[in-house]
Amino acid sequence: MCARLSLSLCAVAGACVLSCQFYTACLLSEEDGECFWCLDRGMSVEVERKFVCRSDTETRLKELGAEFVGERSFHDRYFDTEQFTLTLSDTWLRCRGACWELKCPVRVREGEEEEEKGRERGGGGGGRNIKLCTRYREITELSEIVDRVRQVREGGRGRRKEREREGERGRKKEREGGWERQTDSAWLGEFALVQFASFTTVRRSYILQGGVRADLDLVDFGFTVGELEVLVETPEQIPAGAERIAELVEKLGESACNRVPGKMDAYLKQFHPEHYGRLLRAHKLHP
Ligand code: V4E
Repeated sequence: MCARLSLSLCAVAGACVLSCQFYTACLLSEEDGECFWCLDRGMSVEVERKFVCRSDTETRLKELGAEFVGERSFHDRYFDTEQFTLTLSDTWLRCRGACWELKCPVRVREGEEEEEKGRERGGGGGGRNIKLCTRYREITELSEIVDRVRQVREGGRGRRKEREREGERGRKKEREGGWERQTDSAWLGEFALVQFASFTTVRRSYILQGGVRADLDLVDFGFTVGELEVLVETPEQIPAGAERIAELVEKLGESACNRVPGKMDAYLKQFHPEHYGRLLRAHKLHP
């Protein structure tokens, strides 16, 4: 799904500028280790919004013309460092079944961000709808995942020498034949990543007009949630996608301005309150 990114890292006035192959403008802040990718032409981004899944949700979806596309079950394992380096950077590494996936936050270029702020100030719901949606890029190629994990790990505070040595060990490993050849525990160990969540989801999926996908998830720790998702290719498509999602949320009988917690919010709150609290305080999850 994602085009290949070539990254260069250079230190500029205490910040690292990540440049991608087609466009630039991502900042990896040395201070807080946070990083945002630019939204690039030709790289799709998931615009998503959770909603409360009720007993009549499937009936309502069908009334709205949704087509059932199937039910599947998958097991997710999520990984982070003991210091929560990835999740505190809003970066979510998981192994779904046997496939590695990394969900990274997306920030649009400076000019486009200003346009978004204008829409927020202008009212009419446009800005609010965008705020209620999350935007992530999902990376599925292991070498890109490892690159990205390294960037986030290296973005943490201090420890420059240690990070340089760690980066060199990783690059050596790649020269020896690539991460695909390593066992999972070898590359996870390289970055000191440990599993912090594990759960199984049964997902029923529907497709609505305009390519909106509705997923209804039932998780094995007793939690249900719905999610509406559109894939966008350009920053200009984000507001229309967010508004289409907001319309559907209302048609499903939900309040247009509610932020609904996802599976990870529920899981961490129940099983890892310390990790949950850190993410709340860092505004990476919301109460
Ligand atoms: C917690 C989180 C992420 C991990 C994956 O979360 P989620 O989208 O809930 O998983 P899932 O299974 O629906 O993924 P999909 O199959 O759609 O790829 S990724 C981003 N976050 C943070 C986050 C947030 N801050 N707010 C909301 C409403 N959702 C997620």
